[in-house]
Amino acid sequence: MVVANRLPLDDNAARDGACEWRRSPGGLTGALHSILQQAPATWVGWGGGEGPGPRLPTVGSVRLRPVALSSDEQRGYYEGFANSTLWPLYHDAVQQPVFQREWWETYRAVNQRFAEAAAEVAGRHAAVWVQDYHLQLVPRMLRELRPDLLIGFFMHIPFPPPELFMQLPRRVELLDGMLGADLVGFQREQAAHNLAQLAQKLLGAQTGDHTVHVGGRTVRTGAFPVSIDVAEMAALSARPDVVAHAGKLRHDLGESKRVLLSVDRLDYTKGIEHRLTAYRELLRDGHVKVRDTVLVQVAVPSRERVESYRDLRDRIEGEVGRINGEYGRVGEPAIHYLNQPFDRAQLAALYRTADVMVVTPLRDGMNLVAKEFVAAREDGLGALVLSEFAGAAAELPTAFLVNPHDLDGLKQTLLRALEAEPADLRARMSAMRRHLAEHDINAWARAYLTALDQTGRLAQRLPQLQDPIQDLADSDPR
Ligand code: ADQ
Repeated sequence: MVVANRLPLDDNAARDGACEWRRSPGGLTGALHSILQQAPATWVGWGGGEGPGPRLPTVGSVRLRPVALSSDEQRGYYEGFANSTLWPLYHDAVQQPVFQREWWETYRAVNQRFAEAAAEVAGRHAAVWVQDYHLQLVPRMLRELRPDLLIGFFMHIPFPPPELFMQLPRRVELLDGMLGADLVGFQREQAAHNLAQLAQKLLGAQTGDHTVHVGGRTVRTGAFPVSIDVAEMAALSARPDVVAHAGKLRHDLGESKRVLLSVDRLDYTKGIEHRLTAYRELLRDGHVKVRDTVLVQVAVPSRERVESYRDLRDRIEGEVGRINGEYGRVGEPAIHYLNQPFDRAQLAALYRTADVMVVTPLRDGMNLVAKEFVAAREDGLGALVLSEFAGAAAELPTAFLVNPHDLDGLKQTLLRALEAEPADLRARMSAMRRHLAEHDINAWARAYLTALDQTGRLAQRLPQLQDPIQDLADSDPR
């Protein structure tokens, strides 16, 4: 069973009854989509919208168990505590976290509702995999309701060091909530270390090698870097219609132009403003000219009911307008700005078209866009400029790594990537593709589930099956 904030379901599709898997622009749904789409599992989550919503059918082999949220609850739990308190704090407080007491009450009540929904439908001794910062209290609540369950928790975003976490008014409850799980997984080792330090400090826990002993139980921890469906992206980018679309994009952008591409959820952690400043200065200094270089910035709308996201969008659009106004020419903008969702084939075509992919978040749990770009480049070319502060940097050291806060460093790195020799690019890309081939989404699920299931029931089946998805599927009514 998966318990996540959102059901992997398209809002509109749900309303007229024709449900399809939703490939939302968020990374979490994308990551789990590949694993569960053929597995008889249950997914507990909010279906979007207000109130109880329609009765939902089974999608593929996944049963959906919706959790209803009122609009007040969406404000307090989702927009408030999850996305205005925890999200900024966990991302190095790159934006000031907001602490509002009433949000906490709603967050707790909604977490309790998710835990009750999971407890109600989980089979005996089922494995329940709880996802992300929205539901940090669920593991403890679920354990109290159903001590028979095997409970996993995975944090998709960074987990901060004690100096930041200690700011949280409800730090003890939040920490204790996650430690209700049997296994707490993170993207990076440092996060597991931060958890151990906090458990010692706040709960008086004993900690060992990837273990936290607290309240008479042992909780295991570890790093499980999430990945993408590499084969799917590779196949997509090789499809004739995608190749043709990439050719058309290249033609429309200018055959001889160097194309820089960025694809982000419109979020202040993604470093879009820093990137635009660097690009403006490259234009101003004459290092980059509109007649031979163009930036394509895709920024898909996100969390638009949160004020800081609306403000960010206004600032970014103002800056794009200024840069185009100052440096663009008739029929030749400096930046193509696209504030729209794209389907997977369109994204694959964009990745194929880029000479330089610019992924420069200020802090990011992993960043799947970087991995999608690498998987899409079967031609072995294209440069990846990647922030040191993305989890992906630990796995892709042959990218052009950069500190996005260092404006001069960012400008120099963009120029290095633009001017790199094809042989250098091929060597870098080949190393990244080798790594990804062995570390795809199935490897992630396999690693996590093997670690979760210490009884060996899940793990025993793993080597016998071709597809790790089936390992989860075949075990009991999980
Ligand atoms: P996100 O912050 O949402 O994920 P990311 O990992 O980059 O960030 O995933 C974004 C996903 O959205 C990618 O799969 C991308 O293709 C897709 N996307 C972006 N723009 C799009 C557009 N215009 N149209 C359609 N799709 C678009 C969180 C964490 C990350 C972590 C993931 C998974 O913040 O650090 O990598 O979860 O764990």
